[in-house]
Amino acid sequence: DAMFSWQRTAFHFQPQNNWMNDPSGPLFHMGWYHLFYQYNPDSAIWGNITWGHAVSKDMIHWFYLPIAMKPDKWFDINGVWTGSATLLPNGEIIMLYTGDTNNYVQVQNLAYPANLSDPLLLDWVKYINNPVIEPPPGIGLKNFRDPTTAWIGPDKKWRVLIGSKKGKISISLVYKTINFTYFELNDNYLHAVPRTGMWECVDFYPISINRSNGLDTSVNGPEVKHVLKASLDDTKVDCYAIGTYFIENDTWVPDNPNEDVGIGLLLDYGRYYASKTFYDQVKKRRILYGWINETDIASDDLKKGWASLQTIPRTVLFDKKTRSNLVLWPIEEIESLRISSDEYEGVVITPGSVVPLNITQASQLDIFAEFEIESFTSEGNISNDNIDCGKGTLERSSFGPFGIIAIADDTLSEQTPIYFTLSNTSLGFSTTFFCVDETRSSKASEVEKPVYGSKVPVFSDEKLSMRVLVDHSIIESFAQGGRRVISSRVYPTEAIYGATRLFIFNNATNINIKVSIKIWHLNSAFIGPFPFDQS
Ligand code: DQQ
Repeated sequence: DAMFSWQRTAFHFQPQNNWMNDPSGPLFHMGWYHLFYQYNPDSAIWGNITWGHAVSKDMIHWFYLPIAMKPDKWFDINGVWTGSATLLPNGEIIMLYTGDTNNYVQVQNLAYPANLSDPLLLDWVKYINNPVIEPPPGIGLKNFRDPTTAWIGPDKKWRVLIGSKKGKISISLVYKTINFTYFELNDNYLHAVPRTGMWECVDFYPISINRSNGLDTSVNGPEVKHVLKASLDDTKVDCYAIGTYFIENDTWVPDNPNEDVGIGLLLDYGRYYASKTFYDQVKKRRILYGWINETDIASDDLKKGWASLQTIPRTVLFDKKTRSNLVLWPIEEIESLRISSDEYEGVVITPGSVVPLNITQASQLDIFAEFEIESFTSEGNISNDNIDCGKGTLERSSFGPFGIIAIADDTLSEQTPIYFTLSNTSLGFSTTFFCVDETRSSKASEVEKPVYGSKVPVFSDEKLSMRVLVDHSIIESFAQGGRRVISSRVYPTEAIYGATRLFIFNNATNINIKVSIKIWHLNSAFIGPFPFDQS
């Protein structure tokens, strides 16, 4: 339907049509990055879930492949749900996934490629004696899903986690196996947190605290910490914490119990869910995929014939400065889409002003901007500090908001500001918030228009900086090198194609802001059918 065609993105992965949700089983095999995804081949709303399949050489340009797994066995007839890949040292590929059975019980199933020497891994075999894991006593039959990538311990046993809840306690169960067909349940949970609901799509992996490479999932040692992530079914956010994994009894303890999984950090403070990492053995990095869901209404998704996108894959590293959070950053391959750039250095913006940048067709951009407080203005009293992102950029304070405005039209009748706002700057101590204001992102009425954001740590030797990827109806914003991330799904009706503009603004009352900004236009990626007849 041409009516919504401008909402289609140019370089974010999405199927040709219909519904997509969680990334599933990402892996690299024989020259190709494989992405599977929860896919409804029949409709633009969730249901009849299969595993869609696509391959890429660089995780930017994608070829669609035939559906990898359909709900066609009693153990997954109501849905081939989310799962993860494990690459065995002998080259085999193990796929564990949740099946929704004929009785609507959530069980864990094993699948594997029919032909490992096929680089495209087109055919998948479901193990004949599936399921390999059924809900254990005391665990709800509908609260037991999304097996992780497995890792191996010194006892040569593989471990897999499955998210659940028991009463009011959110838990991750640990299973051990040597052959992926017979599994033993540990007595201990890996971890449990009170009152954060059902844990979906648990992810668990090591990170290096001193190096800048990612780690394969089984790596452990003194310079390694472990990340535990859960997607909260109740509130639809992806929460994580960094801690220590004790392989002796398969438990994990967060570094900071006050910021435990579900009550602390989010991988992304915007529209983002059901993320999953994998280890890229080619470039020795850990890559994070995540699902950007719609914020319009289902009837509009049905009209436009598709729903949802995946973010640009992000590298995952430990923040060596704060030592308490991850840094997430778009994979370097996205830079291959850069076609031309514009740069503005040291532009001073006074309180209450909006400055248009001479960027046409600002619907496909990669932006890097730095902000400094240039000077304090004498006019006006110091107002109350913003203590969070507030109600958006119309809410002024002494030291914010200021930032950029993306996906705007000439008259700013539609606009999505990405901004910083500070508190207590005058006292020499400051808290910085990084936010996105979607309240004026669209003239359409039946879409959610939230204000997203979070506190972000900033060190005295750092400038305030943001990287922003703009793609028609998606904005991915990264503050301070990726310490905080916000994904936005917006629905412009005027700020589309050639009418899309970019601005910088300062709506603080008591500071002048100096901005340096570099803007690259981005090409479109190829995302289309695999050229089978030429292969
Ligand atoms: N989506 C899958 C489940 C998972 C949920 C079903 C998270 O396996 O828990 O499509 O979005």
